[in-house]
Amino acid sequence: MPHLFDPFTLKSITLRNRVGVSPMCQYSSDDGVANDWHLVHLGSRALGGAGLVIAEATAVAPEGRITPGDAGIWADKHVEPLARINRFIKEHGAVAGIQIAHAGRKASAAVPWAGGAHLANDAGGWTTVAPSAVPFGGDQNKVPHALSVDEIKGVQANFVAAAKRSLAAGYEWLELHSAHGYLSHEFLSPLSNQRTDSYGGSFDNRIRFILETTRAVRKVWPENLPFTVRISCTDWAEGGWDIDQSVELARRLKTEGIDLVDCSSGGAVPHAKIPVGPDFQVPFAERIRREADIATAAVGMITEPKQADAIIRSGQADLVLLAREELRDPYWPAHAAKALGHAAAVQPPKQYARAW
Ligand code: 536
Repeated sequence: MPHLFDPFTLKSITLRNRVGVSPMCQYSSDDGVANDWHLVHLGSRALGGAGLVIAEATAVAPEGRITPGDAGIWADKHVEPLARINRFIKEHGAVAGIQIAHAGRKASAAVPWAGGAHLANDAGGWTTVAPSAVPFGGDQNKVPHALSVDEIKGVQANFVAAAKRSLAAGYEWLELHSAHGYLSHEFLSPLSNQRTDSYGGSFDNRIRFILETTRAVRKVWPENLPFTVRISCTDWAEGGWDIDQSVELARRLKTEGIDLVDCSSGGAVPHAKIPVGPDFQVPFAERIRREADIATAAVGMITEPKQADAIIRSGQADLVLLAREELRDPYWPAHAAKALGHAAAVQPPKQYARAW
């Protein structure tokens, strides 16, 4: 079994190690456009030694943004600022990935540092869309517009256009966001999907949105580049989506050409009881890897070098994705390599060599 600092090859792409930076919303764009914040934020993490740097949930349509500050890729003007960042990431030895997303009924919210509640249409917000006209709840209580079948096709076309722009921007790793209670996950979960047409009800109907979207994106995303999906493996709520359904979905996604499943959880409903703790989502990555025979990424409360290394060495996942720990320490991969006795695996930028 490989260890944390062994390279990882998926299709034609080889990551220099098995540490990835998880996609993390920065809520710092104007009309979806990336700027110097994103260059410094993502660029620093490439310098720190991560093998993969995944850009935040990037909206495929303006109404698919969680907040007015979300990154976007719904227009051609978004491409060049992202391409600039990706040239920097690549120059420093990391692979640039992107998560393309639609927030569904959790869109139209204030940025977290302004409270995160839904914004009224006359206060900078907009009408949200979802599988069914069922609000999320709590302070995100807007009643979404239930998408018609034509409108569903429109959103899927938005994902296809976003994938083409992602390629034009130089990304070499694509992730579809189907987790955390956003649009695609809203189709999966019976708690948010109450449709009576071919997109709701049975398991086959609830997975139709993500399977069709995957199939459509597969046609425009190069066969030789990694194509991945993030799912919430369980809603942690009675009557919701669960790990058994996730395993079966992973098998179907593999058939559609998905190369890796990024295994998160939660986000569907506000009343979920989530047993947060070290490695709490790792068993999901392990089960999907074993039972669906597909590569997985483990994410969530992974903070320690030995912990991350053990996940890889034990074959629970092929890749670990760090989020908040990478915010606390962009040089986590360099520090972890040293701690694990693989110091040579992470080389400093030449400008920093004398301090290494
Ligand atoms: C963590 N978050 C994920 C976000 C933005 C808000 C915070 C995202 O995917 N864009 C989260 C984890 C699990 C469930 C809900 C939210």
